Amino acid sequence: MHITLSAQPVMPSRVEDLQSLQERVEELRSQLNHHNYRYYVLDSPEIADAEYDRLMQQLREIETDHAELQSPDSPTQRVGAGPAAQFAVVQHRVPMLSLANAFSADTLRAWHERITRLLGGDIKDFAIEPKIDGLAIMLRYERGRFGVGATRGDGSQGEDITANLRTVRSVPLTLNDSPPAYLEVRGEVYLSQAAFKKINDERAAAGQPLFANPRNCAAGSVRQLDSRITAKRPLDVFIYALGEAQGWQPRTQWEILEAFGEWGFKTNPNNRRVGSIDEVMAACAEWEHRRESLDYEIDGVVVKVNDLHVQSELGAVGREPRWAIAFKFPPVQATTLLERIAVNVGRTGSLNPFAVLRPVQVGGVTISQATLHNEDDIRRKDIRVGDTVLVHRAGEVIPQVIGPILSKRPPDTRPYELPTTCPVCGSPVVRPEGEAMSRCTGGFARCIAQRFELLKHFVGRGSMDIETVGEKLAWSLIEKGLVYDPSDLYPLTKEQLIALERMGDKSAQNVLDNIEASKHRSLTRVLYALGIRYVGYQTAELLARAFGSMDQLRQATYEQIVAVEGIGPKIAESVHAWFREPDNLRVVDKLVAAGVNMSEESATRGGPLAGLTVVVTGRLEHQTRTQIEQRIKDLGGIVGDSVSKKTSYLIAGEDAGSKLAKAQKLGTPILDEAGFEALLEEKSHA
Ligand code: 0OW
Repeated sequence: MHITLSAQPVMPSRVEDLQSLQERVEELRSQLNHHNYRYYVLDSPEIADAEYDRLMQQLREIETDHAELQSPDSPTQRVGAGPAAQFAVVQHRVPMLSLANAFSADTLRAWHERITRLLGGDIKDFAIEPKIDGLAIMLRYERGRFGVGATRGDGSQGEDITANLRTVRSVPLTLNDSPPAYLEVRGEVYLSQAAFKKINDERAAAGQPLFANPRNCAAGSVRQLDSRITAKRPLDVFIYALGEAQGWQPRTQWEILEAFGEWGFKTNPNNRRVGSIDEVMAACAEWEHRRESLDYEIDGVVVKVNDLHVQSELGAVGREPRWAIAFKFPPVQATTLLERIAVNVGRTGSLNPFAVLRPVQVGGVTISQATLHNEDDIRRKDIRVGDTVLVHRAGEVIPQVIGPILSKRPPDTRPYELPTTCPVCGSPVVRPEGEAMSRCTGGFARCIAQRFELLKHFVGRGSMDIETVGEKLAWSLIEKGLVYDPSDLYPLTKEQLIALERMGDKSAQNVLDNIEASKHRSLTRVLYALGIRYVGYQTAELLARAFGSMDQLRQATYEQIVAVEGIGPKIAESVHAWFREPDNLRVVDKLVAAGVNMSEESATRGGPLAGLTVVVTGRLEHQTRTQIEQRIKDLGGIVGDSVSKKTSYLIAGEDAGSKLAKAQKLGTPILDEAGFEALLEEKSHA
């Protein structure tokens, strides 16, 4: 099967006049802005990333060769420019208002009663907007082109951060449809939880101080003097208020939000319109619980009178509109005393320090423990026993210690030192070169903590899901020596269980039934339950689908394991080594003897591509890379990420690079998309 490489894009010849080049540039810009909008504002791309990059590259080349065609609102300018000396000041033609706060339902109800009194009649129409916890900004557009962006500042004037806001992908550089000739909108720049965690992890790895929360990180990122730094931070924006518009008289806040959406602004899909104060109260209570399901932090709900005429009747008191209020959730940060730092020994022997706190209310929940990550983190933040610490409870369940309040540090504190011997079994503690965690050297045989942690992992929900074996029962099974490794669960008798305290006949039978039922879990779960280092659930799933049974996997060579798409050298080494440890093989044999399921009868075993390793390269015309790779897996194939002797087929799209060359050298069969479809036809009717 031969492929025909598409002709390289034809660059305009010298004679081509500038006019058609200008048209080409405008065509590319409008395509790129459209695809940028699809990806970053609607989160639903129409083309593959490689196609987007190709268009961008073409535009960059033309702009580089023809400086006279360059423009600040070209999508090529989103990568940011060099550092500015300082921020210019921007005067807000219409002041940017702030918001009064309501910290309780009663205050919210009082707000409603006051405006009802002022208006002499009830209000039946509100806009409810989750209150994004970011940095308030404004964006100015003239004839549909982004011109100036600024911080809110003191409401009258802010800092000119146009260059930085240009790099925020969800800020449109040009607007769709026919927006007002002059338009100024307001919104919030923010960072998603995931983006914030990624930035802080990179800073921790680089030994830099961490940002306390996504808000500080977003504010710091969008107020960078060097917009190339801003461009590296995946900032996002929600637009939620009108500043000024020439020739446009909307009647309600809701109409404003809908028009923003049509013009290409990103508005919050969770905004709601409700018809009574009772529904407002219900929405506020709902968001207080749902906030943790959002991938960005909200610190409350903004309630707005929807009708703009009523808004102007109510007016503002100073900077605070009477017609809007922020219902604030209880704070997610608090300070308390760090009483001591305890150490938990993990199932791989890692020593995990955690903070034992004087109990404190955070976000409506009392907490007495918080995570401390690792020894380096404690040292970098210089957290000491006896400190008053700032604690942050965000989306994830385990609160974390942000850092000490140095002004409250008592005189006799000392920098924290991790114990040199395991607090559970007394074995020496070592810190392997280049690893973030210190480890107990006692191993499974000597350290009861490691046996306990592994058993907890084995019975956990994502593993064998033996829910009647909770922490207390797991601990007593280990402590009494009834269970050494998790496979000892299966021979347990009711008499042994009843002999344990707080174990009656009925609950003992429940435990046995649960253990019995766990024999039928998928191979993926069994693999994950074994607790092999670096083998999380996704990796376990890849291994189960690639090898189909425990037997196949335990006999697999390192090369066969590392050839599986998504399995890198570190994981392959850990898995291969694990199956060469006699103690581990004994556990597997005991599980087999107990009748635990050891094969993955998944639908795709034996599919038309079973046993074949397929590599994909280049830009595809009819589907994205992810789509074709998922199809290969669904048909029982293995997706390889590099061409080798074991590669059965290479699917080469346009602009295929080094993988195509290697396949040609190795003689690997090469298919284009049509060829791949023909292969599937052939295989499916074999
Ligand atoms: N943070 C927000 C938000 C919002 C205000 C703007 C003018 C009068 C009402 O999600 N959804 N809606 C408004 O409307 N303000 C918000 O945040 C404010 C802006 C300034 C201080 C708060 O962050």
